[in-house]
Amino acid sequence: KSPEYALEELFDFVEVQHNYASALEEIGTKLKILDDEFRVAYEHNPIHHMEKRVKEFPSLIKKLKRKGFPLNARSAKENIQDIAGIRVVCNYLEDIYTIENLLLNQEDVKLLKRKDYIKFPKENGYKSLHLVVSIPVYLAESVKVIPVEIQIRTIGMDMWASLEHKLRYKNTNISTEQYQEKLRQCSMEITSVEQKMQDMNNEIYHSDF
Ligand code: 0O2
Repeated sequence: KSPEYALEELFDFVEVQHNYASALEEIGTKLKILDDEFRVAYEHNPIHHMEKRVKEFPSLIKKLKRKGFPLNARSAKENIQDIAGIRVVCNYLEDIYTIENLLLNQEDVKLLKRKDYIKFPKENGYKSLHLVVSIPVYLAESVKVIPVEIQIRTIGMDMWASLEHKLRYKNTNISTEQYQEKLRQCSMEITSVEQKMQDMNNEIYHSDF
C-alpha cells in the first residue's frame, strides 16, 4: 500500500480518537450533572469517581488483530464498541442501577448492549454493570452517533477488579490459579459487606434523626 494510503488511514484514526473523546466528554458531563442534582436533592452523591479513556492506538490495533478484523479506522468504528470507555465507581450498590436508569431515560442516549455481571457474576468473581450506549456528537459540519462503553461498579467491585487485573497482566512468577479461590471468596465477602452498608445507609436515610 502507498505512503499516501497509510497517511490517510492515520488521519482517519486520529479523527476517530477525537470524535470518541468528544463522546466521552458528553457522557461524562451527563453523569456529573446527575450526580450534582442528587447531592442537592438527597444530600447523597451516587458517584464516588469516574475514569475516562479513549483506547490507545496500539491497544486498538491489538484488539482488531485478536478478533480477526481488518486493520483500518473504518473497521475499528464498525467492530470495536469500547474505543471510548468510562468507568463509573459508585458509593453504594443501589446507586449503580439509579445511575443506569437516569442515564438511559435521556432521549439522546440509546442502549446498544447491556451485561449485568452483578446479578450474573463471572466465574472468577468479577462484578460490574456493563452498558454500551450511543450518543450524538455535534461537530462543525456533521452529527456523529458514537458508541461509549460504560462500566458501572461499586468501590469494592472496583478494588477487586483492579487486583485481579494486576494479577492477570503483571509478569510475575505468581500463578493466578493460586489466587482464584481467594479472589472468588473476596468477591462474595465484598458483596456481603456492601449489602450491609447499603442497608445501614437506607435505615439512616429513612430515620427521623
Ligand atoms: P481493558 O484494558 O480494561 O479495556 P470485548 O469488549 O469485545 O472484548 P465483551 O464480551 O463485550 O468483549 O467484553 P465484556 O465482558 O463486556 O468486558 C470488557 C471489559 O470489562 C474488559 O476490557 C475489562 O475492562 C472488564 N472485564 C471483563 N471481565 C473482567 C474480569 O474478569 N476481570 C477484570 N479485572 N476486568 C474484566 P478489556 O478490553 O479486557 O480490557
